[in-house]
Amino acid sequence: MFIDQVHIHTKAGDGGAGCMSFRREAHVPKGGPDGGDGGHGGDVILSADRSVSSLIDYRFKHHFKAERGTHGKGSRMHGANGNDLILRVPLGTQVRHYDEETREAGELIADLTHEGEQVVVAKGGQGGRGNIHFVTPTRRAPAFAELGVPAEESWIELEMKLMADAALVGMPSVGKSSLIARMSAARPKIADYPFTTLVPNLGMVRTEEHSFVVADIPGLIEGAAEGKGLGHEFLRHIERTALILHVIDASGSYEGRDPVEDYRQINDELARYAKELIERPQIVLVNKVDIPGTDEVVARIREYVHAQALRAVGGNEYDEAFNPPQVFCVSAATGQGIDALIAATAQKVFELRVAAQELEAQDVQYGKVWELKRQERDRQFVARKLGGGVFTIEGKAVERMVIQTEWDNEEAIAFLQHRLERMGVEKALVQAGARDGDEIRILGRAFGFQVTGVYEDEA
Ligand SMILES: Nc1nc2c(ncn2[C@@H]2O[C@H](COP(=O)(O)OP(=O)(O)OP(=O)(O)O)[C@@H](O)[C@H]2O)c(=O)[nH]1
Ligand SMILES: [Mg+2]
Repeated sequence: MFIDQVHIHTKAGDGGAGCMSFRREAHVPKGGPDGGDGGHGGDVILSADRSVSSLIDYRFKHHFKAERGTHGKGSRMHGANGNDLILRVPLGTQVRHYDEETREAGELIADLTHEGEQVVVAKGGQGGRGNIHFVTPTRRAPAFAELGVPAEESWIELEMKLMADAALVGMPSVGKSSLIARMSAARPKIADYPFTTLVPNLGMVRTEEHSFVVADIPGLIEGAAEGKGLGHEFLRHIERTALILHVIDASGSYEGRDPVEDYRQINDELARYAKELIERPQIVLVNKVDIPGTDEVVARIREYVHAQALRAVGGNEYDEAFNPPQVFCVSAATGQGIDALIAATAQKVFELRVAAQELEAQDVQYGKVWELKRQERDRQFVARKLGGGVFTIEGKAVERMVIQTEWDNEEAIAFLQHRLERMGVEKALVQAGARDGDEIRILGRAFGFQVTGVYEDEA
């Protein structure tokens, strides 16, 4: 079974509470504060791993939870941090928010395409700070500590997109499955009626120098880019394949078709689906050359492929960009031309890998991008006017601070207000039109608004 989409629920660990405590010594009536911090809750992290080949592990188990942090204690004792939970997923896994109720996938969280690439899907709650942190010259004995932050939890969708190095693409029945069987140990179903292949097959091809993965994509038909037949699904699978092995049936046997016309149509479909697909390097395979009388077709195809490449560079054969695809005559039936095809494909795949690595090396942020994006989403907040002098603030980081605050403790509330001001919340409120004495609501808690800074009023 080829499993490529699952939905799972992830929950990080809650943060432990900070401790409010004072030193007790025999001869000191009231010692200084000594409450330790709560431990941080563990994160749930997805990590791309080449040795994982499918999402099958997530098919039957849907709930994943990281460890919670324990509470801080007196004598400055920290609570223990909870362990992260690392979920290994195959290369080519896309991660999205998922709404359990509407069963709809939302925003893309990450696209894990490289070995070791990671993303936090549920952030563990921060441990609350103990009262030792809140000593100031005027507040020698802080009688409050922070609560731990509850963990994030959410449903996410994981979708694995095929990560083959090369994909066999062509009309139905041109021999794609027969070719993958010849090239690798894959044993797909082969029959002489169209659409025999319904899900992509993967095969590993080993050569002395390099190994590569080839995919047998179900037959494309005209109109595939518009979602006709099974086409759209399949085009989606080759979105990230670096090399296309474009298979043509030299005998034109399926519905008595013209092989050159087939070649043109498949390229049209690729271009219609996504412009990048047609710019992708191709190797052209003219298959079934064991059938007598195919020489004329081969000659026409060579001519057409050459002419197309020439047109792309404005007819100038000496243009540096002039790079017509290689054309191989093969027979999946007799094995003719298969060794040469494998060698050429391995070489091309290797070149493309080197080029991709060079691009990655230039990108210093690579590996951190998804985490940075997550942090950015986290810090965002919006100030909204509800009317009647009431405003709300919504945003993950802001809400977390509110959750961490002990509400029956005035000092803790004053501290929260100071933090909110530093984050720019006060400024945003002024800009939204808030005035002294208005009511501000965050997560159902209400504050009286008091402007302390000086801002340009944009309201
Ligand atoms: N004579 C000859 N027949 C071939 C060759 N390659 C494939 N065939 C036959 O062509 C028919 C279709 O082959 P498949 O490999 O199933 O073709 P496909 O492109 O995978 O077809 P779909 O999965 O339906 O898109 C089968 O009957 C094969 O035996 C070849 O090189 N020579
Ligand atoms: Mg097939």
